[in-house]
Amino acid sequence: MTTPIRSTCPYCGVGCGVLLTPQADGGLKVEGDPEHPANLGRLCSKGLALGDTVGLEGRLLTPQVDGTPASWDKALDLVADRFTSTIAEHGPDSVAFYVSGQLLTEDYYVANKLMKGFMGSANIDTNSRLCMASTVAGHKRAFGTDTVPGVYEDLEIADLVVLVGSNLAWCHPVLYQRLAAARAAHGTKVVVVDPRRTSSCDIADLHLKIAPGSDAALFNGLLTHLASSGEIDTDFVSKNVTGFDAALASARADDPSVTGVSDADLTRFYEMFAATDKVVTVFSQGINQSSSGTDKVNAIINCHLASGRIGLPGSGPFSVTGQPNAMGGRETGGLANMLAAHLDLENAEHREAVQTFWDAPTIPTEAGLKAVDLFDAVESGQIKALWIACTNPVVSMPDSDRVAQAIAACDFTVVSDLNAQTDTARLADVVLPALGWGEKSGTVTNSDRTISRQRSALKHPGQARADWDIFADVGRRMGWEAAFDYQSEADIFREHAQLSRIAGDFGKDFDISALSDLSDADYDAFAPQRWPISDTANGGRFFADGAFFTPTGRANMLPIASRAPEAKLDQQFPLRLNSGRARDQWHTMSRTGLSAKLCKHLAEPFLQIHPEDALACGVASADLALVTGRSGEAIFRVWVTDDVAKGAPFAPIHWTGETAAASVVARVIPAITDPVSGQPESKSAAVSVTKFEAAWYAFAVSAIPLQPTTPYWSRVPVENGLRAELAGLDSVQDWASYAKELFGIESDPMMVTDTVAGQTRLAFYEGDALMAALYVGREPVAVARDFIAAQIGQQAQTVLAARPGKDVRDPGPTVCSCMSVGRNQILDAIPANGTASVEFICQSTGAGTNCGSCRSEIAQLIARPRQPIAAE
Ligand SMILES: Nc1nc2c(c(=O)[nH]1)N[C@H]1C(S)=C(S)[C@@H](COP(=O)(O)OP(=O)(O)OC[C@H]3O[C@@H](n4cnc5c(=O)[nH]c(N)nc54)[C@H](O)[C@@H]3O)O[C@H]1N2
Ligand SMILES: Nc1nc2c(c(=O)[nH]1)N[C@H]1C(S)=C(S)[C@@H](COP(=O)(O)OP(=O)(O)OC[C@H]3O[C@@H](n4cnc5c(=O)[nH]c(N)nc54)[C@H](O)[C@@H]3O)O[C@H]1N2
Ligand code: SF4
Ligand SMILES: [Mo]
Repeated sequence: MTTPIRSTCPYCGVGCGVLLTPQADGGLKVEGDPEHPANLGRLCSKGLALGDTVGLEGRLLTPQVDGTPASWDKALDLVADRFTSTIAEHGPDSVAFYVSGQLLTEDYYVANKLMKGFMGSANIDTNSRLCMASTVAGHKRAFGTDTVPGVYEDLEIADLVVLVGSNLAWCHPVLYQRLAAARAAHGTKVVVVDPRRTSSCDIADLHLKIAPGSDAALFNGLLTHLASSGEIDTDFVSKNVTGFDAALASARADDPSVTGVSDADLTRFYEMFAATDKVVTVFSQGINQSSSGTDKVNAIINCHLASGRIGLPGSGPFSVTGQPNAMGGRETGGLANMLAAHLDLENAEHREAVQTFWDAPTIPTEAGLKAVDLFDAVESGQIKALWIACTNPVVSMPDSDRVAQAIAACDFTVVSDLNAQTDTARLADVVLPALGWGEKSGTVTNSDRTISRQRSALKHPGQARADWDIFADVGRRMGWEAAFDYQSEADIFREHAQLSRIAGDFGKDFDISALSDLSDADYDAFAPQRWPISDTANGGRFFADGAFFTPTGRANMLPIASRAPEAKLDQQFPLRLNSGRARDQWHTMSRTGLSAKLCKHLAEPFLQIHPEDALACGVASADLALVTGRSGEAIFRVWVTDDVAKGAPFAPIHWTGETAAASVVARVIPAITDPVSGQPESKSAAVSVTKFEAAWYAFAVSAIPLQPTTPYWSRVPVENGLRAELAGLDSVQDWASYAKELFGIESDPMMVTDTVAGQTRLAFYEGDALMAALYVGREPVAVARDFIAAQIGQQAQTVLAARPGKDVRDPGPTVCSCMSVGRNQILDAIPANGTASVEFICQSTGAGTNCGSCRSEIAQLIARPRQPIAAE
């Protein structure tokens, strides 16, 4: 038996260890690594389905220049020439890199060094600006540096865990599983602060359905309560904190009633916090993606500093990072306002030290352009050469249509990606094929500062190359041979570790200098280790005894005045659109969208909307909704639910121009940013919702790829093909001809008209095997979608009945991806006498018995079995 290769999951910041065993057929077996400290063998549904996502479907295998295959020499000479000539003609600030928290530390290190030390501009920013920038800024304001004080075990040791703007159950599932297990073992109390009822609420003792954006007022209220109830740690504050009085005065002047939470619930939360020594406050995008994100972060940290609940086992503020290497990007200085190794761009001594270490010709003295400003500068023509790596800004940046136009109009754009067909890559002059997860090799740092290896387990496809190797090659072609003469990832990692010694000498937190001389073999064998890793420090918590990284060694409490979201509501745009993540999809679905298993869960772009809003907007469940904002519009399937608050609908971020016609949520998000961090307010757009008045609706399944052209469509893969939703504005006379063109099939279909259901149904067969089917109606079509999708390629003569025969039950939309258990199967297993427990349902159906990611949804089905869901 071959020994599995140890690596790390490419998705969320939990950073689970995986064991990879390449299979004879080119596939990959993926299991949880029992020895990795982040997950101890656990994985979530996404991690478990990684093996489904390593095929070469859609992969770019050679460089492309102007849409035609080119050699690496030709492509990289062109990149080097264009960046060189642009800098010569227009100065270093006319070029920019826009990179990603999914790059490895080694990639990030080289990109940052090339831009800041050699091209001479600080115009390198990253999708972390859309993700963690407010936390970075809040940490720096409070602690003097960007330090996450705690460790994962704190969530297990704590007696109270507060999840603020974090849907941990879906977005950091293994950490959620660890918390749920700790709660089962010793009764950890859990409070969720979120305008939406999420799956994370299933283990909550209290859910504060807070008004969007009002978190700072909530935590100001908490600080006031801590002061009035004698819960200030005066000893810790007098020794280690500045700004207490001003922060408390501001807090007292604030009004927690703007949260919309009842006085009774506010008091309950405040008393729980005050009465518990071991409190961890976990926060994420509900905090960061806000025009007051940095203030919200500091309002949270203020409470922990004032009560001395920081750096101790089981207590502290805890930012959970989104991307697998969000932390590594921060450590290498990959943001426009950072230098490297947590050193400061504004500090002349730091700059000089880094310049000397790099033996660099130059180093910028001022911060570069942050993401939103950077794309504005592309639009205005200031940036004339742009290199985008490992991110898809046309889908993820706010006001995304404008970003697309700016990129298309830019003099010279390079995109490094796995695929040529992304909404961003399609607009580039040069597209470079990068190695992806499973192929590439290097290190990542997870949310609790643990550095782990990603290791290569698969053959390098086509001519794809590692991102660091591509950046370094361009550096050499631009004339900096010695500085970019790396032979391996290990070379780069050693240099990064050496540079961190300088940071350590300047009294910075990020110090991994003990790894400076790691041999190649040690790097290959490197086991997960939490930083700092130096002669004097080893991987523990920060700040229990103060020792903050400010010039005085004291932490700063900041005076915070809460502010409402910036996007103003009015008669035209009366609703506040929230956006975020679904359990089984990752960002733009570039990887998870390849797994039929994962695509069964929430298979269509949806809009969760409160029943009263739905009524007021004239939409009902299964209708299509046109969501219009000041910057654009998008279409989603309506899901009426009181999980969302009145006035605050929610849509997922995952759909792109590749997977749907018009469901990119970023189109309606305005480019409003936090004034300190520059992070966009992605969670609070002002929108209107109206019914998308289609002349017809359809559901299709097909064994053959298809490219609809209707104003609304969305598609996902299923085991033997794909399933799609369509809607059209123009009435169709001849459905048989329409279907033949849609599916690209010449033979005639079998066709029935169901006048009762008001549907026309068509099916195409090759021999006895079903090739494609289309179900059309004037209203959204109600058919057993999962049953029909499972019939592709089968002898399915009864498929036009649109539902299973009497003896076969449609499993319904998938709830449990691992064990393939559908909603109807779970509903069937719920006894009528109200005695069902999650455990009982799991045992009787098999659902939730593998990774457990769906257990919270099973609990929801037991609690509220008739909740309608989209696309049924
Ligand atoms: N399944 C899955 N997991 C992922 C990802 C993914 O794409 N899919 N992406 C990863 C990445 S990069 C990130 S950054 C993380 C994000 O992880 P999370 O931050 O947990 O995810 P989101 O769904 O973006 O937002 C969290 C919650 O914030 C709430 N919210 C909105 N506005 C407010 C507000 O004003 N106040 C409060 N308190 N809450 C608010 C939303 O209702 C939502 O439930 O997830 C990571 N994990
Ligand atoms: N409205 C709204 N907008 C949001 C958010 C939100 O909550 N609401 N969340 C924001 C957040 S937190 C984030 S993190 C962003 C995420 O948004 P993006 O970063 O734009 O999304 P991804 O799909 O992760 O894009 C990664 C791209 O890199 C490619 N890729 C994968 N691996 C590699 C590799 O190794 N090398 C290279 N060169 N390419 C690779 C993939 O094919 C894919 O095209 O979205 C942000 N935008
Ligand atoms: S929790 Fe899931 S997505 Fe996140 S790292 Fe672990 S297996 Fe991957
Ligand atoms: Mo993120």
